[in-house]
Amino acid sequence: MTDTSPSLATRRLVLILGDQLSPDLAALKAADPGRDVILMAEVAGEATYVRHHQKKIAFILSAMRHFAEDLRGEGWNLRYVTLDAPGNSGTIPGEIARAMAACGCDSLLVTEPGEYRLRAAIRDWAEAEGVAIEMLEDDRFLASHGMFEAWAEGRKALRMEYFYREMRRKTGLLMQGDAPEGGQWNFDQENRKPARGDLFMPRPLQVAPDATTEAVLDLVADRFGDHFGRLRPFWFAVTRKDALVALEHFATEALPGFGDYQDAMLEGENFLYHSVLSHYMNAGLLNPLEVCQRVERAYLDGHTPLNAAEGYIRQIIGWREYVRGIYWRFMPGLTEMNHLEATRPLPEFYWTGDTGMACLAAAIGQTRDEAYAHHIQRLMVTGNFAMLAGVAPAEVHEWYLAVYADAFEWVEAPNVIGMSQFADGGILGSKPYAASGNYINKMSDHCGRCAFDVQKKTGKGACPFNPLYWDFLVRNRDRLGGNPRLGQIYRTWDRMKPETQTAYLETARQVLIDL
Ligand code: FAD
Ligand code: DLZ
Repeated sequence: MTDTSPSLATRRLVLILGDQLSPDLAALKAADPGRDVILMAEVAGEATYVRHHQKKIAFILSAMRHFAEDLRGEGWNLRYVTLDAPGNSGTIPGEIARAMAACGCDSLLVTEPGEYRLRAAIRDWAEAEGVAIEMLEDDRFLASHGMFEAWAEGRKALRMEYFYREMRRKTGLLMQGDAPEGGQWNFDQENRKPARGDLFMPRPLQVAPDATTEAVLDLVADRFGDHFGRLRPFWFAVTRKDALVALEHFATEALPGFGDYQDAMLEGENFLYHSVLSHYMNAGLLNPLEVCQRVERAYLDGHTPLNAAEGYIRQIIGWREYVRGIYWRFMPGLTEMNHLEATRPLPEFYWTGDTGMACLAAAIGQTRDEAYAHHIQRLMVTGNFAMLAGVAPAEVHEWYLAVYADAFEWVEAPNVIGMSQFADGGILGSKPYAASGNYINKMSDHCGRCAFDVQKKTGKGACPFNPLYWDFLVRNRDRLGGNPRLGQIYRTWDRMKPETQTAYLETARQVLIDL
């Protein structure tokens, strides 16, 4: 996308943001190394517009510094502003303004920012200052804005599965001509197994911090030490080279088990067979297509079963691309949606992990320690609980955006507002992902260690997910009662004895008071 092409530009300022750390970034490909100046700026505003987890800030800043080193090595003319540099304005537009003046640039070249907020701030600044700006489409995504819009236009329902099939055809991944490998598009029915503890469970690659990272860790401790999350031990890769090693490690160690145990949760096992690559892809250290190609190769080499390879590739060319399309289609507005009119404040234990509910304590505890939780923890534990309890979606959204190393609004907001809170009224999913304690018991070993009894449905000591589940459905009957996928569940409620119904609602009321 080009806003205005600068005619006869003499010197352009090329902005590279903290999640644009890719050697093949559109703005870099379009820049002229002999003439243009690159700007990378560490600014407090990006760490505090929500109070990001300390590990996330350290990851981005250290990855920025390493990327800047690479660019310098390649001979680019680079202006790098550190967080503690004198005169640092604290905002991206502020640093663009300072750099344009200092470097004698007369126009701005930028790859489209991933968040609506920052795209608007840069455009507004350029317009107010009368600066010409070229904003290029971010071609690290496999579906362009145009492709997604063409797919979405005129459809009654924007279901991921159909989008995914188009993406399989477009990329050719796991395709035999026009047909999907193995004769099916989706092998999810094989992917719902609970996991068992295993001494040989793979772990994601851990990288020891180098001197650059150590300096960033000290800086983050000093400036953002009061933010949520444990800063150390810090083991994320911060260079493309190490992120590629992490990809290789995943493909050989964990990928074969990814499909089978994708939905499982185990006490003390923070990563199971997940890749823990999302923050690398979202920051630009890994390209999503190269990740999928590596996974496809593992299948073709006979190293990994089809249900794992297909399941994994679907998460990236399907879900990841699809939620980004949804984000831009429904912004601004998506982050304000509140279809169920939920208003409760976020419970304090989301910031402390201090709750007797073992599944929530585990998910929040590892979020604090690692800035990571896997999909089912995000969706069916912290997300499910917030939705059942009627927490305001804007508060849930802010929490998720702050606490995960991979959280950028383009991917976080559709997942939270849409998939997990149903605050979009069904744009993303055809029904809310609501579940009682039974689901968590089936997919995890948390319930055996919980202060609450998952088998107990009502009264003191009952698993709070049980009464909250029914309370949620009853509370929202006006909005959800007509949903054909919930008809059977509402009929079950209607068949219950009045005293059972009262016990559920009374227990839920007590749980909500105790929150
Ligand atoms: P794996 O389980 O190994 O999956 C492989 C990859 O598929 C991920 O790395 C990711 O790039 C992609 N992926 C999987 N599911 C999704 C999805 N639903 N949407 C987009 N990409 C997906 N993902 C983020 O990257 N950032 C977020 O801020 C984020 N917030 C979420 C909030 C909620 C409430 C939910 C339910 C999901 C969220 N996700 C988010 C999606 C998903 O949970 C994470 O991508 C995943 O847990 C990251 O861990 P992983 O790399 O080990 O993923
Ligand atoms: C997340 C983040 C943080 C913590 N800090 C910076 C920063 O100092 N400088 C920068 O350019 N980018 C940072 N980022 C990433 C931005 O928040 C991200 O580019 C926008 O949210 C757009 O996706």
